[in-house]
Amino acid sequence: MQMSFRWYGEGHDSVTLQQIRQIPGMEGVITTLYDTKPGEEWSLEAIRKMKTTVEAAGLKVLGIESVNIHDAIKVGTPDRDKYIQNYINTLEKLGQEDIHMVCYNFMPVFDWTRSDLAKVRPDGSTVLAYNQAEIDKIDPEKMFEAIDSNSNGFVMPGWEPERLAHVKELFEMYKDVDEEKLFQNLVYFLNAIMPVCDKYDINMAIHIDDPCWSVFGLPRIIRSKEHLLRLINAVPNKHNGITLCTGSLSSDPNNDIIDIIHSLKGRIHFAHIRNTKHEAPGVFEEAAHLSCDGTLDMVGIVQAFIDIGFDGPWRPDHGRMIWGEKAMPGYGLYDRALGCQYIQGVYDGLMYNRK
Ligand code: DNO
Repeated sequence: MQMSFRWYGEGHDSVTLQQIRQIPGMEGVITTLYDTKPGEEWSLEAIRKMKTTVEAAGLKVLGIESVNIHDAIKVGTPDRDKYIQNYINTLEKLGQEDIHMVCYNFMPVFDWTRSDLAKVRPDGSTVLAYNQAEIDKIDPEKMFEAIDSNSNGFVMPGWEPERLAHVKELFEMYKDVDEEKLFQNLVYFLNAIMPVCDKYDINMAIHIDDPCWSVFGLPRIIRSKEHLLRLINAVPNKHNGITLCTGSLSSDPNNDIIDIIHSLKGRIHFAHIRNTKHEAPGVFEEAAHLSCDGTLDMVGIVQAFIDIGFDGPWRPDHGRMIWGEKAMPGYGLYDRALGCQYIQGVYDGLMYNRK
């Protein structure tokens, strides 16, 4: 496994590369060109600049999270091929720059969704939380404002203001898109990009839908073992793989994460390690990474990754906001660094026992 840390790029992140480098065991970052819009072709110069900056800090670019997918591709509109071609061109340039993992998602309109970005826990830390009853009270057109006004002044990933200014039109675009159509559009997209992925050995890693059910009536198709296996089998190319996000999968307690890790052996290209605490169906909050703070068996999860011989990048996912840090919700330095140390401690302990 390669330990990594999500970094949004200079000017977009409160955490510096120098701080990331000082986290013991850290090999590299997972980053993006945060200024780009979904559907836009990335420039080689900008990719090179980002890579040079990261490498000058003594770290590697272990992958991109995300190259976002334009809604035309998800909806399957007549102009989708133009945006797919832009995506292929971007992959070509990433491949030329020796970048071999791209995380993306195929969630309509909204990326991950939460009802609270700063729920106060008994110890005074704050976390992202979800309560379906709260979401049901929100007009989808107001959802962007709800997220944006609570994000400490940061643009949250997947919640681009320019795109979500047109949320009404976006919902309109998806009105005839059901789960099957969305799935077929995903397969069409993947088949189109596989040749460039083969050429440069780029692993595509689709992110789990978060939460794992339909929100605001929009279809969601990457939310269970069955969905994941269907996708993997529909495009049987090793470059078509997944981002195993423990936190997102755990939103639905029916998902047996350890079994899913075993079932997806060879096709997990990236892992997000995070713990959540379940209150009731449709009600959960994010927790510190260690097992006893949440509902997940984090030791069993790390063991499963060892068992399948996972050797890709993994990273601590959302952390709590602690020690007065002001950062993008979920993406402060302190608790993710603690999470990283916990994951590595578990890993080292399990490996030691194997000797
Ligand atoms: C949220 C993230 C997601 C993820 C995308 C991948 O914090 O896990 O925004 O990066 O869904 O495209």
